[in-house]
Amino acid sequence: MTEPWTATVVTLFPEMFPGPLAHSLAGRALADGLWRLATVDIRAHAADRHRTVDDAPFGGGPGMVMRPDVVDAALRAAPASNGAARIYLTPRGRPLDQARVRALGAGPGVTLLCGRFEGIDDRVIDAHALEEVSLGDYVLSGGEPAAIALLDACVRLLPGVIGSAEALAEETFEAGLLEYPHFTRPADWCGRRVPDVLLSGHHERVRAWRRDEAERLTRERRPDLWRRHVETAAHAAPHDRPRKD
Ligand code: 9WO
Repeated sequence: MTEPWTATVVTLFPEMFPGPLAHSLAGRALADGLWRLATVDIRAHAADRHRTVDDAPFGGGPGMVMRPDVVDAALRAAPASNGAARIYLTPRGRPLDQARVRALGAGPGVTLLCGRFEGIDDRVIDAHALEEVSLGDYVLSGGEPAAIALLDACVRLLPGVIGSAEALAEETFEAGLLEYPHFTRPADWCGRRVPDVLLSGHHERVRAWRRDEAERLTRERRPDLWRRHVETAAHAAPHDRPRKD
């Protein structure tokens, strides 16, 4: 029996976990043993009786930095990662994308280090060869919300967590396009009607409309994704190529 996908979160706030991950699909999967979650309380590895985890930054400046000896001891207390990615959540990390999420979900699991204060001593990142990952160009109060988001993105892809139909929805994004608009009943809501094509029952026209909408939205909102999509499709068979306009 292979071990379930395992997430270990190294944090000053273990009580934040599983948090939202205890609910809905992730929570059911956790309860069913489809994945495992462990936490390591960084403060439990503080050396002094005051359980100090931070200190003033060398070179001066605002705030405090998490001590390397304490964070190192907490990381060493994390179960052996047996090939699992070891990630530090930070704004200066490599932006997380669905390709990386899929790769993480396909592995044995992840060990996630969550920083607080102004960050952790950089020597720990080097000593543990941590992969720095960002969920966006903004600064949170700590790495924990980013860790929860990353775990949600990975867990939903694990076998048995979501139905195959929903998993196919991933294909849209996997093609590098944004999601097309969704509609459900009532067909007329406050005078706002659902596009007629979606009521036509013509599956090929619905498919084409959804593809066109995904391409339109991607062109309008994410020119970076659109450029990559066009370049990728340029190597695909001619009939797969997206319209140029
Ligand atoms: C703090 C900070 C402040 C200004 C500019 C850049 C900065 N980076 C950090 C930082 O990495 N802080 C550490 C982790 C410790 C303090 C809280 N942390 C954090 C992680 N804030 N925001 C994130 C984060 C992680 C992943 N994706 C986006 C934001």
